[in-house]
Amino acid sequence: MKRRTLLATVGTLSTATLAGCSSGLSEDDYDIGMTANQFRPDSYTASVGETVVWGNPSSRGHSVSAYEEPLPDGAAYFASGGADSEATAREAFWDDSRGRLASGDRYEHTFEVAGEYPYFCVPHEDGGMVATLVVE
Ligand SMILES: [Cu+2]
Repeated sequence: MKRRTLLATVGTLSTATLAGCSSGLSEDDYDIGMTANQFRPDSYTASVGETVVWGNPSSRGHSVSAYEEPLPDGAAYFASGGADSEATAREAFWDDSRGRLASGDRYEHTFEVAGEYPYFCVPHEDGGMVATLVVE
């Protein structure tokens, strides 16, 4: 909890100062990272049955939220915070920050169905924070 408070306090400093040094996450801790306004990489390929891990080493809060259209046939909806639909994911984030990944947080999801999964970050979607995950 102390750490959380500290991060919230330093959150107003520039992202350049904080990038990669204050979140406690290193690149080995996740498959897909988040900068101030992008997923990196914004295109990622996984295998069926693979658990993909997102990590937020940036100083901003983000979300990982799937687009419902299109979602491969038979694929389960996924979103940080556990929402079961895109509408719920959007609503929950703005209502009570559910699904928000703070600096240093991770989210993982196991993909059982092959196909293409476009997803976005609720607060930064308008700024182009969208990406695609391909499962094959
Ligand atoms: Cu974001």
